[in-house]
Amino acid sequence: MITSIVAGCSSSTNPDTPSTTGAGNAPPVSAAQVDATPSLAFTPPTIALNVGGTVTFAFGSVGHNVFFDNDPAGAPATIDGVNANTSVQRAFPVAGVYKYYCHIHPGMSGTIVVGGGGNTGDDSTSSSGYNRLK
Ligand SMILES: [Cu+2]
Repeated sequence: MITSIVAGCSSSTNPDTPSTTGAGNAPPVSAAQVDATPSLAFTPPTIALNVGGTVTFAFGSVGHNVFFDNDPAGAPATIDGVNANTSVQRAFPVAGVYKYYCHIHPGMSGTIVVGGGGNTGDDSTSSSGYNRLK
């Protein structure tokens, strides 16, 4: 069980770092989990994902859904209905910033940043999207 790597207190300020996004301190990963919690939140609220990565939406005891409003190109399929006590995976093959919303609970939303948000693929190898860190 990966319960909590909570992005609560971060030592956030590094204004001159040429880092990828403002999405948080974590480097992009190829697989991540978002918990849709009974307290009506997606946790963590922001995920940095490699292109082609997969997110598992883990629904708890309270039902939620996931809609990619504005339906940007490359967005995965909606997770419709009322989902509780289940997990649904979605892949993100296209770089971009995807905001998603629970249509049951106004204000419940999250963001998935795929590909670092501005990565023009210098000479990184294509497959896994791992850029070497520093
Ligand atoms: Cu909800």
